[in-house]
Amino acid sequence: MKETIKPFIVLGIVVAVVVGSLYALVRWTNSTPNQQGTSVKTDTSVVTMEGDTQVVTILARGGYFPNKVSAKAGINTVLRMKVGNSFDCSSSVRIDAINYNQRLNPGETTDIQLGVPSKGPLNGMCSMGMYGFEIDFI
Ligand SMILES: [Cu+2]
Repeated sequence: MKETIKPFIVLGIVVAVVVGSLYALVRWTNSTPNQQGTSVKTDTSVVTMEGDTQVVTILARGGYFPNKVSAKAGINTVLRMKVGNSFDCSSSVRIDAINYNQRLNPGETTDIQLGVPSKGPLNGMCSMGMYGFEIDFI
């Protein structure tokens, strides 16, 4: 009697291990995309206060980093654009909402006055439209 039950117990354990492993694999696979693509995640670490002025610092170097920033609406704001040392088209900054279109010098930092933004996104891009960034005023 015992000898006939044994294979079923072994089979039961094997099934449990396989199902458990698949469950763990599915969970791991689903969680992986959340850990990737940090450059497109909203970043608030680049927002600082200088007196009454909010300063949003973005690095332009083969793209904009970070390319999505969340900042406060309703306070005087400056976009501090740091341009990398080597020239690439991201140093040519265009922000249509404020009629801004300038070629910034490599290795230099330029403050772009944004005034007192109201709620909503402010989008910028390189003059070719290849790279973009967004400041989400909330
Ligand atoms: Cu470009």
